[in-house]
Amino acid sequence: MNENTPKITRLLVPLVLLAVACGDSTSPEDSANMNGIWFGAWSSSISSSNGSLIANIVQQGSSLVGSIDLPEGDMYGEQLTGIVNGYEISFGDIAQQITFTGTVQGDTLASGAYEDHTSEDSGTWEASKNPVDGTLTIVSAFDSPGSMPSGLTFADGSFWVSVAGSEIFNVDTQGNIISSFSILPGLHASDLTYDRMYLWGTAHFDHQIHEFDTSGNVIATFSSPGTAPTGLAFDGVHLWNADSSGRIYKLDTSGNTLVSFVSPGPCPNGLAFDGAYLWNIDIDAGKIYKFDRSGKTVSTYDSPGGYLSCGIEYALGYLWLADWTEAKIYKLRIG
Ligand SMILES: [Ca+2]
Repeated sequence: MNENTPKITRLLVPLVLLAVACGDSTSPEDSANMNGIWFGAWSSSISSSNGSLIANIVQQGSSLVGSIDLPEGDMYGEQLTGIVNGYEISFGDIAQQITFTGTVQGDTLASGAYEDHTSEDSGTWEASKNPVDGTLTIVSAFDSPGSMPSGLTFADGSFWVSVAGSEIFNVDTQGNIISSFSILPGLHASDLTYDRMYLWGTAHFDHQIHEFDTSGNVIATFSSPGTAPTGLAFDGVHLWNADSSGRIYKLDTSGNTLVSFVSPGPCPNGLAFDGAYLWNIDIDAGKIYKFDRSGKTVSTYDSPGGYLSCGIEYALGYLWLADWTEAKIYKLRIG
């Protein structure tokens, strides 16, 4: 699966779509229900390539039929067939070269491995039915180390919280202060992220993004791609920056924009990355959006902290939310 894969036009596609529209959709007891449109992402274990997938699946007993798009592989409307055995699934043979195997959880999440026999590529994939309204439940909360917390990130077992206009605090998962430093004049870190070595913060009013060490020494600075940088997240390779003008940017760590797309909501703020998906809190909509790295929204949640919650982070299996108005950090269970 790579950009050089030839596009294959399939005469069978109209027949498959007809089957999708007219199929008798049933799933046996004690089996996953795969019926629906699935959005997800794949990532090669062989190379650095990755991309998105969209599959329209109809389940008939233990059989699966449908179609799949793999845009980064230049494959659209490819026929898929497969089987469900309990909660184990397999389907292929996409363009006669790619097979997927995996496990379904709760009828809405699926993940597993793929093999591309033609390019000898293999890797992992994850998908969920879209769109679904999810729920976020407050498990616990601790006081912010200062008033008006705006940014949040998790680094090596503890949190960093940016507090508007003054300082950045390092706190443990109970909220106890470990250390702090004053931020640069004008930094006003709207959100923070951590690249496994250094912290990054958005200078909202200066339209800049700063990289700094955990003592506050600035390592690098570059201009933000938009005029109102807010959210920041790091996916292991790239930075992601939300701009409250309504766009999400994928950046390299030198500040070059690689990709950008319209944000899920009108006023995106804090960003987080959970290992597969991005999370963005929108302070106009009062919503939290989970979306893939092509910009496809997977789930939508009401923000339990209210409209002015800003910082967001995924850590330890939970979503964490810095609530500006309440000066609280909430621990949220994703349901
Ligand atoms: Ca963040």
